[in-house]
Amino acid sequence: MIISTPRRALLRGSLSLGAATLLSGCDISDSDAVQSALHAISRWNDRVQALLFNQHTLAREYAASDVAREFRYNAYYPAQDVVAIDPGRYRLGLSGLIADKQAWTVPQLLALPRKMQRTRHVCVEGWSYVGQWSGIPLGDFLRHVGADTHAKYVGFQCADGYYEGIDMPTALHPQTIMAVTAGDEILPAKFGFPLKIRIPTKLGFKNPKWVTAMYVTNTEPHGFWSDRGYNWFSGI
Ligand SMILES: Nc1nc2c(c(=O)[nH]1)N[C@H]1C(S)=C(S)[C@@H](COP(=O)(O)O)O[C@H]1N2
Ligand SMILES: [Mo]
Repeated sequence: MIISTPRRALLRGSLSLGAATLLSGCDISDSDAVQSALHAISRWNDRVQALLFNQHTLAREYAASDVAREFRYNAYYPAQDVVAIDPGRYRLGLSGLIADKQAWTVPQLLALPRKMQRTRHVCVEGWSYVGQWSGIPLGDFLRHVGADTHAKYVGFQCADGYYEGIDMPTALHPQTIMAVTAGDEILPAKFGFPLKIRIPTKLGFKNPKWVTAMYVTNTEPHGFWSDRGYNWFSGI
């Protein structure tokens, strides 16, 4: 019953795909009808993934010997263009459905209790590595600052203009952490100093680095790559 609306959306999508094929012969890839059909299918995919997501199913954790010696850098620009964040001036801003919106400094973030994970980071470009990160579980932090954990989403903004958002079940998942270390050290500049949201149940692009603001909302937050055609939920 719950699946009936998305299924209708999929059928609508298939019909427009067929109509587009008739109209334009074989070259259908650019047509608006195909784009909107594919978009409808991707939205349907989001909803099914959200339904299937189990907050208690854990991503695989690895042994210390599996951790890559060098983590792989990625962003929408090369590593030499990374702008190091000045720890003295940095603040993590909080907004939206959060009771205590006081901003957080680097020393305050580093003083929070940490949970360590060795998990696989998977990028849509077709590569992955096992990394080790530690930081406070995002759910613990959200409860600590009095966030409305019955709201639907948590959004993030980053120092480089990147932005992302996740649904609340993912935010409260025990392996979703506010990572402040990578390997055995404080997060290096290129891996997100001072804060990377590490989400092993999501593709790499849904793991924002250099996070400067977090907000809790009932409106689905935009994501840098989902605004450019990638699937919003992007679970792995
Ligand atoms: N702020 C910000 N976060 C980002 C990105 C980015 O361009 N800017 N790229 C994403 C992508 S596509 C990947 S694969 C991972 C790479 O993280 P890593 O460099 O720590 O391996 O960061 C993600 N988070
Ligand atoms: Mo990525």
